[in-house]
Amino acid sequence: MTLTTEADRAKHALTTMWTIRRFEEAVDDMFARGLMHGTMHLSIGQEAVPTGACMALSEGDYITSTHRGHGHCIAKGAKLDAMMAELLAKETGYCRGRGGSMHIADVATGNLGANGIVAGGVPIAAGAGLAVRMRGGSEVVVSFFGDGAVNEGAWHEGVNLAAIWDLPVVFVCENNRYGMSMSVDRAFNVDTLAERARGYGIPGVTVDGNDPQTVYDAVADAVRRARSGGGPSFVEALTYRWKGHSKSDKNLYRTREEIESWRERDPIAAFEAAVTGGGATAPALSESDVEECRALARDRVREAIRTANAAPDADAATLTDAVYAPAGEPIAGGTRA
Ligand SMILES: Cc1ncc(C[n+]2csc(CCOP(=O)(O)OP(=O)(O)O)c2C)c(N)n1
Repeated sequence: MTLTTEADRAKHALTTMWTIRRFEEAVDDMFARGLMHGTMHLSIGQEAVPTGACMALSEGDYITSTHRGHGHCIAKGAKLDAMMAELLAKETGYCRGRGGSMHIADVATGNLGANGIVAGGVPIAAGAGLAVRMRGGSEVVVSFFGDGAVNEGAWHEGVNLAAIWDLPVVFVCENNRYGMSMSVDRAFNVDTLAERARGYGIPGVTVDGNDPQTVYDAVADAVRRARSGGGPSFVEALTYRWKGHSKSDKNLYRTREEIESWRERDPIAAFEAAVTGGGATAPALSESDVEECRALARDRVREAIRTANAAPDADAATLTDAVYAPAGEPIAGGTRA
């Protein structure tokens, strides 16, 4: 399947990437204006990875996400108003406004959850893959994680279990070159992170993570392999986050020039050029099609903000309702009867 020459696919990919971008620009702005609290991690600049990867999945397939998970959620089909409501601490949010950005899960679309624990989604993906195998199902699990996760113990345990049991899992590393302020050059003694896969006896490839077509091709191959019983694979997608790690990042560990050089490789601008005839193949979309995709993304995000703002605030009096604590134990805000 080519995303750049098939009009419907091209529109889907472009609208998804713009929706992720507009959603994150909107929440970045609301955070700066004091309308959102806590923290959040933005994936602006990385939109091609979740977009290309999720287009390689079928209905019923699963993903596990990360602390930088808005793009994964959106690409897997989450409801924007429930995501926005969660970030605005509204009752209509995915976790009734109690979890925020790092706790969004949407089981209805196969999204097994964002995760505040680096590499925390990797063993969950292996577990979901095992469940699929035990049920005799044909679903595949994509596990998203960053480069920093690849040095976590949980990552090695999860990948090893998936490998020895031939589980239907595709491990997708969003290598954006930094785990907080730690660069991959300082944290790894291998040229590509895909080399790590070989240590577990599974295939690993490194691809351009700023091109949704390239990500799609690599993940689609891995999905085919997993679905047909061939076991897990590892896809390293090279990309970059334009914004700081989270809200307190002063970007002291990287140069302005480096950030600028990656902004010039904007995955959305490059895809727009490709689909309107920048490449050798026939253009899939006209300029007005592109404009339509942009407008659709903008309108969806505006509508999500409107709907979420109109929803009731999460009620502090019910804050501990879904918290389990043995009877009589002291809990925050009082004693459970
Ligand atoms: C187990 C664990 N260790 C440390 C942290 C603190 N922490 C949060 S995000 C992060 C960096 C993760 O980097 P990476 O996996 O490359 O993802 P990215 O932030 O670049 O998307 C760290 C160290 C954590 N949340 N969990």
